[in-house]
Amino acid sequence: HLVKEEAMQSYRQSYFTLIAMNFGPMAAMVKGDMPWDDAKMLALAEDFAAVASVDVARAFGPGSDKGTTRAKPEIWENTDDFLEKYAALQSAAEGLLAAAQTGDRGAIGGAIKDTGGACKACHDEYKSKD
Ligand code: ASC
Repeated sequence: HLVKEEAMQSYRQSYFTLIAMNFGPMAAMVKGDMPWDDAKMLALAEDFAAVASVDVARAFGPGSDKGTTRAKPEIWENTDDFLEKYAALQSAAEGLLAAAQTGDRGAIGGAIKDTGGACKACHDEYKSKD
């Protein structure tokens, strides 16, 4: 079970598990590592946008920095910059959803690229490699 001070760390990590859970199969379809399925793409894009729309600040509140994690302390120091980078991910998620709603594979591929770029921009600065 989780002791009290670990509960918010678990919340934070679970948030990003849900983000990655939805992004993974979409990226795999775009890369051709998984058969393309329009309905699946749309459902994943909807869920991804829904998760990304949850205010990420809720995952970085008191207690969320406990324990050994790859989240760098700079997240809690450069909060404004961190939230700005997250807002870019939210915009990318909206763009991806819009693309998935059209079913245009080229547009979806471009939106996946933008979204992956937004993930990476934040990881470069705020997630340690190991
Ligand atoms: C993923 C994943 C990430 C991002 C990133 C995109 O599937 O787990 O952290 O994509 O690699 O650049």
